[in-house]
Amino acid sequence: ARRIPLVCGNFKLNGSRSMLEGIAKTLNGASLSSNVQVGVAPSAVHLDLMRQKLRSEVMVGAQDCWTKGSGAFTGETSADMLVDLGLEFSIVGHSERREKGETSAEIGEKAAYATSKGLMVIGCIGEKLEHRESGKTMSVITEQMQGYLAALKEEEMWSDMVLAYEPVWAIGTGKTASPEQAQEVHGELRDWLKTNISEKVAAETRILYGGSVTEKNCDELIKKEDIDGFLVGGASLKPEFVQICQAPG
Ligand code: G2H
Repeated sequence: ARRIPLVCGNFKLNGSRSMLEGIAKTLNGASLSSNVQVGVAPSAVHLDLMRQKLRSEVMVGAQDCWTKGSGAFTGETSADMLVDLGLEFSIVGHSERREKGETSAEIGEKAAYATSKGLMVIGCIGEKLEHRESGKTMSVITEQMQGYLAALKEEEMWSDMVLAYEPVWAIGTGKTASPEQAQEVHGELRDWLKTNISEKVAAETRILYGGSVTEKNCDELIKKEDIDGFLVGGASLKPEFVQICQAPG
């Protein structure tokens, strides 16, 4: 079966109640294809508001979640709490969090715990410019994938897993990876899934592209065989996000 495209907005640390209510209004009024899944990930303090304001077809998820259930973990958000709010997913392993010292092993545990609670997980991976320029792109990405592989031990655990390839040099910089550069990594990632997990997981796992996606470059990117949608930062806060959601149509 063909993989269902997914377009997800990552609001990062942006927005106010009134701004987010405006975004919800735009998305609620937009014509979105039922053949494309759409989601948004606002800051943790806005999750409940967005779930209440958005129509149910648009998924709401967190930008990160904890490795375990609720408990004495000051400042964290648990997958249990996300489920309790009626949310659908969580992002984990964004480069802006890896930069603060999160390890691939810890990120893998977050993914495993959240999927065990029934959430879809968007697990991010991506190389820095220095890695790309020294030919280390795939070795960095496979090291990051080892974290997911170690934690998601059974093949079935991958059924709620989505990957997002976000080259760090393309994030928020206006420098998008070319469709060819993105496809090359997506294709190699799919081969890696086949070798290290199974043919089924390789065929079924959606791999999103993220990094300066806009309404201008999304149409070319989505044409590529192994690009199954987008993780959109800056542009997800603008009305043009709707056009990006319609790109896979
Ligand atoms: C990459 C992306 C969304 P932007 O971080 O996760 O952000 O589209 O602003 O580059």
